[in-house]
Amino acid sequence: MMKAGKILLLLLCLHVFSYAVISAQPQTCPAENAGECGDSDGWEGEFFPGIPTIKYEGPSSKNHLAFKYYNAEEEILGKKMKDWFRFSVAFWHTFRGTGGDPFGAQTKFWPWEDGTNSLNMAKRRMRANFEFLNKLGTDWWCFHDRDIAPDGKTLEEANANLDEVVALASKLQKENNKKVLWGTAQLFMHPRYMHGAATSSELGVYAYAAAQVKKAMEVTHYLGGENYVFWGGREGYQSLLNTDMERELNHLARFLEAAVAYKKKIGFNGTLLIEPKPQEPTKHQYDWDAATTANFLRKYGLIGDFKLNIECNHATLSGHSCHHDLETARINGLLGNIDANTGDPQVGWDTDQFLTDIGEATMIMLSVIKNGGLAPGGFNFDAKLRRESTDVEDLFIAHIIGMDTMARGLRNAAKLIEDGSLAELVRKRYQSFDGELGAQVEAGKADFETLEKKVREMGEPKVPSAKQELAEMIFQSAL
Ligand code: XUL
Ligand code: CO
Repeated sequence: MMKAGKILLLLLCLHVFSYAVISAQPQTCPAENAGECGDSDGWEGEFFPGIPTIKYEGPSSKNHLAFKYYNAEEEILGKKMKDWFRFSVAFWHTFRGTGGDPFGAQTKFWPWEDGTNSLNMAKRRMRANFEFLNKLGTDWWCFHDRDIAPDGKTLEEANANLDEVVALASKLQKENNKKVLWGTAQLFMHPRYMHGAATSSELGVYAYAAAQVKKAMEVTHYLGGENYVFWGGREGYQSLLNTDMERELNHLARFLEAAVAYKKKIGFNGTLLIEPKPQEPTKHQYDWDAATTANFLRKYGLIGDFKLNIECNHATLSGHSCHHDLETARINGLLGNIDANTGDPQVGWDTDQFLTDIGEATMIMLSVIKNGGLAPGGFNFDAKLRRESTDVEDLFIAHIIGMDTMARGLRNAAKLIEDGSLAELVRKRYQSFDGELGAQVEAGKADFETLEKKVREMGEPKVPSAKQELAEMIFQSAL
């Protein structure tokens, strides 16, 4: 019996392995679109026929292609909703996501794709991006260099490809009145980056990464981008036994210093953002979470030159809530942008789902409001459709539910702030510090002898309730 079981398991493994090999084959032109295939940037008519411009219809609407809570022009706490959020579409998930995973092949075959990674296909895709932004009613988009243009055999070839697509993007931005929220360099896909980019053990790779970031900063600046992101895709380690962590971190700091210098040299006034993530693809990424990254920035004297891009699914991977990492960033003066997504409580990896939890959205917005908003940052939907969601309209539905969820979060957070009882509960909790001695403590003027004297005078302190359930009751009343 045991033997037969083992053989069955082996056969199963072989099956999965052969499937993985098949799925690694390049994508081909889907048969039903054969007429559209070929190396051309041309495309007749709309990319999203049948999808209207998405409008606000209010909470009673049953139209899945309408906003129920996000009303761009409506003012909440003195600011238009669109200005609280500055919603951005992530080019990589929306236009380069294939639905492939380590066990299975591509599931998404968008009609405008010809199955190639050609320059002409990149241009056609860019035009689809602007129609998508227009129909969704978002002003912003984000990109990696290699999402929007094909790589090249040499740096020169890759840069020339990028320049061609960026020239088209610039023209389309002007025609459609759209803007780049942030740009970044993809320093993790190419095999040269297998040991890292700025933290690679190879000097040539460090130099290549610098050249790639230099170009990505230039094109972000050229496109009027308001921020530039560093996500250390492979800046971490798989084993400490073969890693000089101190040297790698020193290299990373030097790399970021050089980026700050180059930003000044080209007159780029956007914010530089670091995006923490604890693991995946490496087992331990150096920018683990907001606190670790803040400590790194302080150690190397970079704290004034960077802010953080907090991604909710990254925060939960590091064992925090999104709210925790937002608050950590905020109280350190580092909250710059949010990569709005969420994970799955049963899954231990970066599932990059659209956030649909209204409670979580409300907590996020409490932080954002306390921060006075995020500008020049915003909310970038670093989120993808599930592998099984394969209709073009799913791209819209996903963004609509993501935007509506955040809008509900904003409305609820505003209710809580206007009501004031949650803030009052917190104020009361610390009121023992509002007197003379508390002021002395908070000003750093109460030494141990003074405090000991007070204990002798006051005796055993009366310790009140924390009122957590009441806080939860108040919070829930706003949802
Ligand atoms: C990866 C991730 C990236 C960054 C940009 O987890 O979040 O898409 O946002 O490189
Ligand atoms: Co991200």
